[in-house]
Amino acid sequence: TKPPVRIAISGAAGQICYSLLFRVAQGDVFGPDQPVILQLLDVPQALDAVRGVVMELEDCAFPLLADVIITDDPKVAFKDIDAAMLVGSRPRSKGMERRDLLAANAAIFKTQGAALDAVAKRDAKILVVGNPANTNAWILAQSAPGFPAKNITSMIRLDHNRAQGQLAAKAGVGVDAITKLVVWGNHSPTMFADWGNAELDGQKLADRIGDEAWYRETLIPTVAQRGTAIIEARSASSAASAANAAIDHLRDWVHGAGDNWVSMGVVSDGSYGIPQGLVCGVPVHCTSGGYVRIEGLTLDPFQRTMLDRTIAELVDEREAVIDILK
Ligand code: NAX
Repeated sequence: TKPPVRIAISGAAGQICYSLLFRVAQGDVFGPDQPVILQLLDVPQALDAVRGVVMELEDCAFPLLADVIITDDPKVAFKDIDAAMLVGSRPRSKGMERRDLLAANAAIFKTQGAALDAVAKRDAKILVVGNPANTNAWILAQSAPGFPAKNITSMIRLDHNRAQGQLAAKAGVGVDAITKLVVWGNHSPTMFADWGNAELDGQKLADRIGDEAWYRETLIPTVAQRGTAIIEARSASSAASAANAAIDHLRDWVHGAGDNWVSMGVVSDGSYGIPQGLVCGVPVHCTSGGYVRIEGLTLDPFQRTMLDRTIAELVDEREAVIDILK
């Protein structure tokens, strides 16, 4: 058998992890023949709850689960990791301003960035899920100068999967039939679900659906507001679908995703007018163990406007937290 891989997962006592941990332990990210060690991180007051979840993991008797570490110290959690899913973050409490929320999370990801830099393997694949995910990933990268920035990513895959599901339903096809969909930008209501390059059976999806007004006035806002709709219906935020998207993101990055494109928040190289260094959702092609940006797409005025709007929000968020780095 293969030696186990080590994956750190933060926010282990939370609701996303209540789905995520079991799927990682089952082999959904690294594959059915790859043992895993879970290195679980949460805050001190949540560790009892983490222990309870770990009892349940034990009770699943997962053959691939080689070991579980429980800690409140990022340096223990990130030691020698091959991958991390950073789900834990500070939620907005009653009356908390957006700026204070950004600052509280920036402080968390600054500490975690330093720990990552100190103890993680240089080729570890990092996925930030905890919100504000893009800006948290930006802080993490800034705080880990010795760690390759290209290995720090944020999750926009839930938005991508949401758009894929809605478009497939509209076209009356299975989700796999739709390719080259992109969700650009911030994981927030400014995200831009872009069907400009999307294809269905090798034809332009836009031509096949043939309803530009539906796309602009229904699809884009439905995807952007899906999280809110789920909270209203369930009285709790999306958890199983968020865990599933995190699994998809990391599994594709580890194993590749064939010819298809997926959307990932990655550190910008300046292309598409996205300021260098900003962590922004873009289309990528996952090769086995890596990803390559899809370059050279031409954006029409509508696409440009939508992308600029979400970039502007990311720039604002960066401005709000930049002082934390000093
Ligand atoms: P929960 O509030 O259920 O769980 C969060 C967990 O994080 C708690 O156990 C908490 O103790 C822990 N935590 C807080 N600070 C921590 C720290 N400094 N180190 C380690 N752990 C810490 O939230 P849940 O529903 O699981 O959601 C987790 C995060 O995912 C939230 O920030 C949420 O907004 C975000 N989401 C991001 C999505 C994305 O697409 N990027 C989609 C789903 C989700 O909304």
